[in-house]
Amino acid sequence: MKIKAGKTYRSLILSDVHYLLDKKIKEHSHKDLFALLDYLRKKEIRFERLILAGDILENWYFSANRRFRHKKGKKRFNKLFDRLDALVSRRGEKIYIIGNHDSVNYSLTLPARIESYLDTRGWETMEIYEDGQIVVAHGHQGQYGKFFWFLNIFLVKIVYSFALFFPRFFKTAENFYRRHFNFDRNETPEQVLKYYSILSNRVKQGDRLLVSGHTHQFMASEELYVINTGDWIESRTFVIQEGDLLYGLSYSRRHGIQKEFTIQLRT
Ligand SMILES: [Mn+2]
Repeated sequence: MKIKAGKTYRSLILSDVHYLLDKKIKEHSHKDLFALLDYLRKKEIRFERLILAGDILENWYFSANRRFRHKKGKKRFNKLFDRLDALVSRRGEKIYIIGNHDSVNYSLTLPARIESYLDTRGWETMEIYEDGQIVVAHGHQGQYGKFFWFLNIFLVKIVYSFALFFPRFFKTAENFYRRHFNFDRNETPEQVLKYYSILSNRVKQGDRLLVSGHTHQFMASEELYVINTGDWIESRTFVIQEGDLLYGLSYSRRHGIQKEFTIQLRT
């Protein structure tokens, strides 16, 4: 897909940045994300609505709130949100969907300072965004009971703290987790079907397109009528809507923007 300079598109949707993660401990692609956002800005491409589909911040491994309070922390937030804000057209919508890693609260609230930071910048925070054609949710819905929610946060905080001293420990722990307790990734077609059926029910998809993130597995299915926006850890992917077409795109500094799939809205 050739993105046209100077054009205003309907939507930009992306998720799972896990911003503030330390590269020494966990590899990520935040530099590529910045490069993409800078590229779009330079080409004067704008969006009527920008939807962040959850896990934009990392707030489980460490406290995003504590980082925000430091002077440098606010600067880091600006580094991301200045770039995002620049892409929204005048009177455009800015939607911040709260994912599990954005919040340590089971009721999915953001730390007060971060909430008010986003509010000042005109971002609306919510758990589910919907209109007559699409439903966007992060996608962890239906995966965690209260007990596992808190146990998970508790464990990953310990792992991450330990990894501050022994960075390689993080990867070992993560691999162990994936082998034995993996419930946030889909490996088989049956798992994909089950995962999106549960999610579809939870968010009352109906005959609308369901857009989510969370699994970090970039994909689209005509049959299930779903899109997963992938992540900015490994896949470097995002979705652009133009009229009734949604394009799944990937980005790398080497190859630029590449089209991976197209889904047409059933109106
Ligand atoms: Mn998630």
